[in-house]
Amino acid sequence: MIRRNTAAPTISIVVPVKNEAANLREVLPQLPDVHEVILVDGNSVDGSVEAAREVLPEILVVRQTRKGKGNALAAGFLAASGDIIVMFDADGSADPAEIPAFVDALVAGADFAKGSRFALGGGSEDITRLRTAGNHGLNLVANTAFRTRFSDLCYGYNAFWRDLVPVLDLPALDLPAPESGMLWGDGFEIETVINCRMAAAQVAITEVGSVELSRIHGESNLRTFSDGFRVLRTIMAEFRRARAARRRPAVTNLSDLRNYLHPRTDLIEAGRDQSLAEQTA
Ligand SMILES: Nc1nc2c(ncn2[C@@H]2O[C@H](COP(=O)(O)OP(=O)(O)OP(=O)(O)O)[C@@H](O)[C@H]2O)c(=O)[nH]1
Ligand SMILES: [Mg+2]
Repeated sequence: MIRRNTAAPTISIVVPVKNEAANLREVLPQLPDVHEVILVDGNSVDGSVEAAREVLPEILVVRQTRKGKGNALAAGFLAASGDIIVMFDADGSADPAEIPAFVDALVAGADFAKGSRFALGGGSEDITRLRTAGNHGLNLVANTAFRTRFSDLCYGYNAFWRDLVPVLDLPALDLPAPESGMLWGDGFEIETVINCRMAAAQVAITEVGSVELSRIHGESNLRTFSDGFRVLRTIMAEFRRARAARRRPAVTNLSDLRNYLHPRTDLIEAGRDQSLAEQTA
């Protein structure tokens, strides 16, 4: 059992980024002073990484290994070295001022602090009534399957103790991308996958009221019906996975422990100043 540093936990903010240069310029300067901010780049072609380094020179940059937000988060989680990981979207939809509330919930005893637009203090600038109704239906399905009380299954602003990364069992970074499509967990299903796996592991979940802001720049990629069905498929797949896992004996994976003790700093790209120093050395 790992003893948690509840007295003064260090915080890693993991930011998946795909073409968010304009948003990063506004959002990154608002982040609190933490142990590290890790930007995981998904082959951005709009100068996102350069923009991030300009406004936050100490930012750490990780390149994801395949496609998708899920693969980006998996890489960021393994590179992180803080006690707590905060999942933070780059598009301006997550309010940096809420980070202390997530940390407080974890320090108070939660394993997983789950942001919710429908908990006390939560809200949304841009959710439609149809999406709200769909979200409630999906919560009901997930809560029945996992005996949980999620009020906002489809929301990606969360935080958790880093020792729980193995519980998520996300696809290994060095697996090849399949020729058709993506590995399960690499795509946008990641948010639901994380919620379901935390629930299946029966960790202590506390909801944190969170106000979803509108994306600052860029168009939304949301498609109400197909996204809804994807979440439903994800809940069902994760329910089957959890049921199968209950029939297998639990084993302690030594490589998980090793990674916890030695974060994958090799994934972090040399910073601008550092690579310049190496060139001139
Ligand atoms: N590294 C990486 N980041 C991604 C990828 N896809 C999305 N992201 C980032 O993940 C975060 C959430 O993605 P969004 O496109 O905002 O998804 P959303 O919030 O469901 O939809 P809208 O904000 O309404 O467009 C943003 O910071 C994106 O830049 C990807 O394939 N790789
Ligand atoms: Mg968004």
